[in-house]
Amino acid sequence: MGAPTYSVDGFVREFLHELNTNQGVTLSRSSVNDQYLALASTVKNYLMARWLETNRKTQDAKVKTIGYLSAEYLLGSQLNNALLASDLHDIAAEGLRQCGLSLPTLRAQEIEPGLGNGGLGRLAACFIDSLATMNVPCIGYGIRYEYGIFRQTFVDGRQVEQPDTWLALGAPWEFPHPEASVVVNFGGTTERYTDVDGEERCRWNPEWNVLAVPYNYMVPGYLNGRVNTLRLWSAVATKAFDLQIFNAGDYAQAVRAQTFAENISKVLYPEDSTPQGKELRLQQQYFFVAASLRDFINNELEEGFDLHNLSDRIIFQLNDTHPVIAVPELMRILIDEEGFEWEEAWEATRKCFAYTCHTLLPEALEVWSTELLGRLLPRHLELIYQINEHFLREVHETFPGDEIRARRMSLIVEDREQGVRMAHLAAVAATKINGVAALHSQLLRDKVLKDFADLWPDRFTNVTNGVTPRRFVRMANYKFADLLNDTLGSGWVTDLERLRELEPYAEDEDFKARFREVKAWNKRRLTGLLEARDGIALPEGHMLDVMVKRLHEYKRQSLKLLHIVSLYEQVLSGKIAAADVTPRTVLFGAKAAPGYRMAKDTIHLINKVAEVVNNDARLEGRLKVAFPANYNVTLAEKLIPAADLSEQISLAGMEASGTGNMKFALNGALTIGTDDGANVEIRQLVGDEHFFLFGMTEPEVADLGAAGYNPASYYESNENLRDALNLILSGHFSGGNRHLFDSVVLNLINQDRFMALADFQSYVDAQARVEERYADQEAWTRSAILNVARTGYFSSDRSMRDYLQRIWHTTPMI
Ligand code: GPU
Repeated sequence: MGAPTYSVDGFVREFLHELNTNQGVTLSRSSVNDQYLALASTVKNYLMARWLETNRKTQDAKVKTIGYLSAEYLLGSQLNNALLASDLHDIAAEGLRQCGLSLPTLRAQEIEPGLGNGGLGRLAACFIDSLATMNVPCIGYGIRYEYGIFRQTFVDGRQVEQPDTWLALGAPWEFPHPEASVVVNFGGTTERYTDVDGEERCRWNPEWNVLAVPYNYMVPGYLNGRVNTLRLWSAVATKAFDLQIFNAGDYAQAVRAQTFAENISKVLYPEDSTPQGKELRLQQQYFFVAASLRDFINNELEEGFDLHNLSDRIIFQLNDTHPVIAVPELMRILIDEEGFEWEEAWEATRKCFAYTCHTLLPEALEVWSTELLGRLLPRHLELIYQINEHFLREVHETFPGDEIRARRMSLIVEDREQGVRMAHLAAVAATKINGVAALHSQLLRDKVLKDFADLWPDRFTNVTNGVTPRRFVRMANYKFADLLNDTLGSGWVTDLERLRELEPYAEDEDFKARFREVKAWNKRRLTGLLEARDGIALPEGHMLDVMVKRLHEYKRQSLKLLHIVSLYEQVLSGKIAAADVTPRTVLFGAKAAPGYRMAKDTIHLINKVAEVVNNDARLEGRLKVAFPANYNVTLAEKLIPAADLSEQISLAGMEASGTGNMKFALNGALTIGTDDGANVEIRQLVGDEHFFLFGMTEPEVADLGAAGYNPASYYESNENLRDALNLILSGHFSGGNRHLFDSVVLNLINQDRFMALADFQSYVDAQARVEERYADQEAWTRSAILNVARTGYFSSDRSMRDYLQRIWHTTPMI
């Protein structure tokens, strides 16, 4: 069959053909899953010629490719994106209708690939979307986890994790290539020897290995004919592995060995920003990185390519420190396998890597024990020690006699046990180091990596994060997209700064009415979804106040909760009349790392508060709390367009950037937020009048910390705050059990590392300003429109342009 034609008839023919030949069923006997899988195949067929053509052209052009190395890709649903990118949506909807089927029903059959935890993984997905759309050659490299981020359920208000079996009903978007598998080695010893030319060399004699099998995914650009590749690796046992044991006659042991190998890509570690130092995680990191380097060198370069010039053809972007082991791996390839001298190997290697840091939290910076590293990757540990020697020599030359500085900067930390600081390794190797928002990059230079910025100021730069307007506006909020198209034309989808042209419409009564109608429609859509999905009833006419992100103390879900409890307590105690409460539904979405006790206790508390508040008639239905389980990309796409208020309330200096904040603003929610991460830039762009700022600034936080922070003093001096905390301590939300939430409440009163109590009053005051604005719907709508008009900067297309100019030094293909 040739390329399928762009007509309803052509589509129907193709679809029925896929149903018959791929699923082996006729339409009348097909299940919804059959139909979904056939639809996916059909869409792939439409994209296929462009994918093959993209690969051919890119290889022929011999241009520089971006190798995005990321342990996480939080892709979200594939079907809708592929329909959009291929301009097939309307044809498919009509074709399916003619077959007696409905596109929304088939769409609901898809389980999103949740191969990431949160912001970092979602950012990677936005970036590869933008690169494809901008016609930039990019291969995304990562891991095909058999189980992605766990499915969250609530049992009696407590989080219970279920395995994410996203592959169970078929994986129509992937193309496995077992014939292109790569061997990845582990363990063993290193050995010095003299080669035929009399050179002293080193070799690694590994003890075991696994096969990395590539699974390719299409990454289609938006209506531009480009389809890039996402290559995710899956681990299987090598023949040698089990044969050896099998020959020894132990069949059971051989099968166990296979399981051991396949464990490597079995499951995504669910800790967000708090690495656990587990051996399997280091195996995962080396596994995908070693396979990716091998793959690029062997398959993307022509025979005989001179690896001295490798950086002409690839720049590997390190998505946080997770893939940093790629640095010694490339050194090993160049020195041990290609016979490079140290200096030439280092020069070639360094030019091939750039490093993005995504955090400021010290506990989020990965440190691998040298015991573990040396056991798993003995040659790499030697190379790291050598890199460190060369590096510390440079430090001593630049800062003679500054022994303390050299200790601070060393790649090796001598703690209870010796470890390798992966962020330092990344900083030493990378041509460029970037933070993910202006404030974050400044704090990286001034604090976290200050010594490195002193040594190499030019290596540091900023690229503020962004989000893809295709998924998060065009797809998620298509009613709004229609309004934008009617008003501005459709160019904004790939040129988001054009949203500026909306500014005059903030004064246009007709436009404002249509804008409000879109918001109302999105709320109705969400109401229907939550009813069906969770049995949650969203009341009509409420302000929808949304806080969705991973559950983490620094993000301060507990501060939002204190605001709710305080409002409720004030009604109970008669300090305010229920009639004076602005009708509001607070919606939470958050997963907690399974081992993070405080986060899980906070989820439990939110659910218990919701139960009581939602059923207390004294509130006259004016305050509701909703917490749908299992917040993911699919839910975000329904939730964000419906929101009125976006909660971005981390302690200043803690959230590197945030990207949810951008999605909400672009969908016409107003932000209540601290001066943190990208909030700073959002506020500067939209203007103070259209942003509800509260809380301490980062320097104020630092000063308070230095002066000695005493949360109990806020508890004692702020009556509303005390009454709210006391209401929890009284057992009001726990059936009289006074101690159920001690962990959360006593921690706030006594420790409160993230200073929620210090910012409480300021937060409450800002919420009063929110209510005032909301009471004036004309003014609110005006602010919301201006938020959209002024946040086009936060397109991930702009982020990619910044990377291209400041870091990658390459341009799109023409
Ligand atoms: N982030 Br480190 C994660 O999602 N996971 C991590 O392990 C680390 C950082 C987030 C930051 O918390 C968030 O502020 C940022 O917007 C996002 O990465 C993308 O840069």
